[in-house]
Amino acid sequence: MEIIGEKINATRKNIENAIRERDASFIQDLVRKQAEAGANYLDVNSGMPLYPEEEADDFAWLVPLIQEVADIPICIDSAYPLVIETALKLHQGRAMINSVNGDPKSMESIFPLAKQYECKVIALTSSREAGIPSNSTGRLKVAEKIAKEAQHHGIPLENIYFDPLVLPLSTDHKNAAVFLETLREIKASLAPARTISGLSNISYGLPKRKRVNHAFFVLAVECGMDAAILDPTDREIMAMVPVTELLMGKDPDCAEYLIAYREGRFNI
Ligand code: THG
Repeated sequence: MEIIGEKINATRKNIENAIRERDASFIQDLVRKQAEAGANYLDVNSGMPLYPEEEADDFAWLVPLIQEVADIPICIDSAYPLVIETALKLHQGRAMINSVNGDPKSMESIFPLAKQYECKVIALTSSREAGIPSNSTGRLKVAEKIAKEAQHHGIPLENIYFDPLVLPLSTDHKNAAVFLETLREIKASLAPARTISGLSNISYGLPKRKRVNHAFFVLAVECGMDAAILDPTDREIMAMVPVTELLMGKDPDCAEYLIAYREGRFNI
C-alpha cells in the first residue's frame, strides 16, 4: 500500500495562510511529520489562486522547500498544466501528477509531461462529456479511454493510478458501493494499471467521520486499492494498513504485522 500524505492542501485555511505568507517552517514541519509517519508521497495543493501564474509561483517556492527536508516525491495536485510543468522542472526524482481526466484537452496536455518526466499520473474516471458517471460501467468506460490514450503516448499502464472518485454517502447511500465496484472492475480489466483514492469525502456531512473512513479504507483495499491519499499522522488509519494486508494474504509469516507491533504502531 502506498500512502500519499494529504496535509499540504490549501483548501484548509491554515495551510492557505502559510503558503500566501511564505511560512517555510510551518510547511517544512508538515513535511517532516508526514514523512516520519510513513508517507510515500506528499500531495501538494496550493488552493485556487486567481491566476495559474500565481499558483505556479507557489509551487516554485514549495517544491524545493519540501524536498530540502524529506526524500519523498511530491504528488502535484493542480488543475493547470502550466503549474504541473513548473513543479516538474524543479522536482528531483519521479513525481506523481494529480491529475488527468478523460477530456481530450486534459490528456493532450498532461500525457506528454508524464512521458517526458517519467512520472506517475492519477487519472480521474470523469470527463467534461461524461461528468462523473453514476455507475461503474460508465466510470470504467472513461478509464478504458484514458488507458488507451496513455499507451498511445508511450506511458506504461503501471504508471497510471485510476481514481474511481469518492462521492459522499450523505448525498446517495449507494456512493460507496459504486466506488468499490468500479475499483474491482478497473483492477480486473486494466491491470497492470493501479488504483488510488482520497477516501475522506465518503463521510462528508456525517457525524463521527473517522469511524466511516476507517471501515471504508479496509473495504477499498479488499477491492484492490493500491494507494490512498490520507492523513498519515492519523495513527488509527495507519494501523489499519498492516492489519488489512495481513488479512488479505499479502504478509508471509505475518512479518510486517509483527514489525508494526514491535514498533509500537498499534499503541494508539
Ligand atoms: N482524489 C485525488 N486528489 C484529491 C482527492 C481525491 N485531492 C484532494 C482530496 N481528495 C484529498 N486531500 C484532502 C486534503 C485535506 C483534507 C481532506 C482531503 C482535509 N480534511 C479535514 C482536516 O484534515 O481537517 C478533515 C479530515 C477528516 O475529518 O478526516 O482537510 O479524492 N486524486
